[in-house]
Amino acid sequence: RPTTGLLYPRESETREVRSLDGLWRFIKSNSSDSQQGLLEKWYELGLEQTGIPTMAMPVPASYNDITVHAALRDHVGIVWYERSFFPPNSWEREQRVWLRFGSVHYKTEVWINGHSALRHSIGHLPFEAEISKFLKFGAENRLTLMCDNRLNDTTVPQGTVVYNSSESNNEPLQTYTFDFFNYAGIHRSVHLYTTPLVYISDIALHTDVQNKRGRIDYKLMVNHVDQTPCLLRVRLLDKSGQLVREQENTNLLDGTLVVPDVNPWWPYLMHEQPGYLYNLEFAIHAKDTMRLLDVYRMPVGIRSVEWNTKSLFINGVPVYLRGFGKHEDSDIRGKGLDYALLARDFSLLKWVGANVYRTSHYPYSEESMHFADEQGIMIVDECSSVNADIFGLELLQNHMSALEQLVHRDRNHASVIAWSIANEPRTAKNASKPYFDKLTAYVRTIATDRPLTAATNVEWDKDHMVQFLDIIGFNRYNAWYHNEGQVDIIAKNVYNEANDWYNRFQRPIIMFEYGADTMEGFHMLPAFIWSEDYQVALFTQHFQAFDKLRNQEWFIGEFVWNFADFKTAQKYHRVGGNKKGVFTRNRQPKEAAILLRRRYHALAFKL
Ligand code: GCB
Repeated sequence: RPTTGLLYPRESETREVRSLDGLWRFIKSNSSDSQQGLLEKWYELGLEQTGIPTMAMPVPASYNDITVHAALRDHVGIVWYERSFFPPNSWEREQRVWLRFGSVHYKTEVWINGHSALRHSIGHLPFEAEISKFLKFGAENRLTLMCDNRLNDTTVPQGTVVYNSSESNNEPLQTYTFDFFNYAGIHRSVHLYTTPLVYISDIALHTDVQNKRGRIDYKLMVNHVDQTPCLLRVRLLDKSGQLVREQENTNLLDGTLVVPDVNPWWPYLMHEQPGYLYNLEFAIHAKDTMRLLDVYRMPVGIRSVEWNTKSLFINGVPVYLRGFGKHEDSDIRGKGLDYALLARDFSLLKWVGANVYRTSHYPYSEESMHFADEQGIMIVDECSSVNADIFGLELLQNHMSALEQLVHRDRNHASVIAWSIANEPRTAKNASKPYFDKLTAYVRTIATDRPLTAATNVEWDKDHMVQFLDIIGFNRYNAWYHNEGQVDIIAKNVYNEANDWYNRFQRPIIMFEYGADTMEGFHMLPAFIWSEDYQVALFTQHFQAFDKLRNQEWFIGEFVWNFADFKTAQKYHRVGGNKKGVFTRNRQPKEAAILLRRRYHALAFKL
């Protein structure tokens, strides 16, 4: 089901934006009686009237690690959030008021003053609704949100809720096979914003660069209720605010801007000015009076992405990807948006000389996508399908929806160079073949201007998915999950496996994951697993394979697993979480970071 209206909320002379971030009232439902809040209609009652003590919960943040209570960290089921807000009287006339969530994990329903206003499933994606009709202007209003973190066979990703059989404990337990903590709550910012009655509801851009000529094709959706004759004025400004191009268009729907002598968007270290962004302005005027009805401005990088059976090209130049798999994860906040962390991560990415990361294993915040555009960091944009196992029709529909919402949200970002449709689905199973056939056929109807990829860990002669992809990515833990301790087998295995994939499928090949868990500060010579020395030795062997592979043009990239340590479910082989980070969870370097930095810079400058 296609969604609309995923434009990022931006202020302009016709639009106001107000943040609802801060401390909200919060109640954790009793896990074994999740329905209590719904049955007692807490959204009408107000959380303070329930007789259950509320706590102050920060938004945005995962709720799990805010307190010292295991019951909240490991909660399975529903939680309730609530706050009040005050829409000014000036918003009552000639306006629409919208409520927008950057993401809530996993399933949610929202009420305004007791009226159901909004429902959404699948975390990591924005959703919104016009709420004007529920509001009391110039008065206090109540916003209530119910969030359910349970995963099952049809959610993306899948999980299973099991019940402990012992009588003393009938608490449900969420199990899942993916390797990161199932954090939940209001993970990203909440905004109230206004648009005029006639407003731009959606924009799709496609850019291209050929022989120094840039081109922006735009498609607009205008909510044009009363059919007032309108005129669209499009202006393109450069970074210093100089007008580059201007166009008047009576067709409100689409058009093209040609930019001679364009300053293209380039990846980091491919140009002295990476991440160049223009400012694109769409303004709608009433045709008779020329009164301004709505204006929306957005940054735009102008670049081309092309691919063939061997290479990926940005602005006609083949790129070699020096990257990471990452996570949105930090101490206390969990998956909650944090600008300080974001700024630090981009600083480290540049310090280490990376030019790309994969949003493993779900869409990252819109704010991070803006950072990536600005800094010239390329993004392999992954949807939230990880370890898919039971390939049913309902899962397929939800997976399609997850991809539709992702493409819709991120298609205007210059940084996005590929869509990753899944991580490590169980594609040795026969049922995965028709599933991925249908899934990729669908994605190709909505996303034509970037290649499709995915990360597989199945062997090349058993996999049923990669035949449907444009770029093949494999994850392999040589000398870790296979042959642990034996670093000397790595170079040969990696080289052979990449060749096997290419020889069988004739597509560009990426190694999307390799790595070793590493305790910061733990040293052992000769190198022994879990030591910093072992991570260095394991990387060194991979680099030998990559250097040999780079003589073939079809080997187009190497991604370390992982950028930083991150939290997982409790497992005996996880010490406080997964420690395969090159940086600690607190974003300080391990020894391998220094080695990687030397390599990524040498690759960038072809030393
Ligand atoms: C993988 C997964 C990733 C895990 C990693 C590991 O193959 O894609 O999510 O974290 O292995 O360290 O086990």
